[in-house]
Amino acid sequence: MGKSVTPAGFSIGGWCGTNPGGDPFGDAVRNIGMDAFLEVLGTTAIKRVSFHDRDLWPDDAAPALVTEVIGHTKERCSATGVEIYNFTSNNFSNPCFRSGAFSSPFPQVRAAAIVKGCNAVDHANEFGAKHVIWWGGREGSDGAYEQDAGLGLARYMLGLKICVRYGLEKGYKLIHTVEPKVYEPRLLALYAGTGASAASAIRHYFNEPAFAGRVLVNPEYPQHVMMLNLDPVFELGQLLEEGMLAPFIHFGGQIAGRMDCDLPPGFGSNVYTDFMIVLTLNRRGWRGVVEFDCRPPRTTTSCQGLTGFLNGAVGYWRMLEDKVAAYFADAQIADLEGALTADEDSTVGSLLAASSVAKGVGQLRANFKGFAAAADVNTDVIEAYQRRVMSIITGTAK
Ligand code: GLO
Ligand code: MG
Repeated sequence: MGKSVTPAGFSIGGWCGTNPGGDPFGDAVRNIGMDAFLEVLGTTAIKRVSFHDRDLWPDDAAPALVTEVIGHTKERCSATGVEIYNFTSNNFSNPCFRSGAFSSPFPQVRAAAIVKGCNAVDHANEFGAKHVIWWGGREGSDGAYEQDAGLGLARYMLGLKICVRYGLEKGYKLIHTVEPKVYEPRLLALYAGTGASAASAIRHYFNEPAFAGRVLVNPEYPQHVMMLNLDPVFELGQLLEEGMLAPFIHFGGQIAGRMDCDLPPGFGSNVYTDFMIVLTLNRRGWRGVVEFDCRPPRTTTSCQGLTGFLNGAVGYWRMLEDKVAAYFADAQIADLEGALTADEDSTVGSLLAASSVAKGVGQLRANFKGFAAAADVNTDVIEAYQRRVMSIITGTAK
């Protein structure tokens, strides 16, 4: 496991920069177009950008218009020094997707989602993007459970698989990522269990060798997990351990227990948890990209404000990286970690490798000193660890 910090590269959704800042109760508060956003982006440390098809052209745009916009967008990105990183099909905003997209109960809608998805795969390739994100915004139900939930999942995975196969057949080098979200805009989203259930579905439906490493999970931390008071650090650990984490994550700010806030990174969040996300990634030697998927608050309306938001997002992640570097360099942490990562008892360590587990367990039983002896272990180290981590985060470590 690595003990150094690799500074992350950054990306951001184009849709974040052009978000007009309205809400269901209030009008748009700003009007920053894509070109203006790219201009601002070029002045920051965020050197990658991602798009939905719909961020750039209407869903029913004529092919000539699409070609023109692709040319223009590529030109603007190269002029401002920004790489096109991800491309994605918006399979949720069009009114035809009000009952879902790949998983809609209606075959005409499922077909529309597949056509749009395959178009996006072509465009991702044309843009030279690295990944196609699949966020099933409207997959799920608003409470009627109008179709069998397992069937809904199977339909979702079938649509996705057709799009992935389509790209493979065309020889594109794209990686596909599923972005889970526990709820909203649907009240009962298809992946009720976040990244873990998405990973499980991918393993089940994409188990042929041709798909190995081609379909991964891109989580959005902390928003999509903490919006239902779940925990991103454990999910992240599982995705890394199982090799299911995409080469990038989405990141932003979230008040726990609220609907998707997409606040500036750090705002509303639990800094201890955010720190643990960065620590976990660096401990594992992850070399991915942090893609901001959040937006300026409604009260920020100018390009100057947007610049502050973008620099603030980078600054927050860099601050966390600095804290993780301080953690790696801290002698007290090294001692505490030592106490928390003691080697496996040699009998336990070899139990599964032995020809007979029963024989090994028998030996373990024979050597067992009783539960009171196990309770004697000094667990105070856990609080000491937490206190030391907090002092590093708050800059009060002595
Ligand atoms: C919404 C999602 C959304 C996706 C985007 C990429 O909550 O985070 O922004 O990330 O559509 O597919
Ligand atoms: Mg996202």
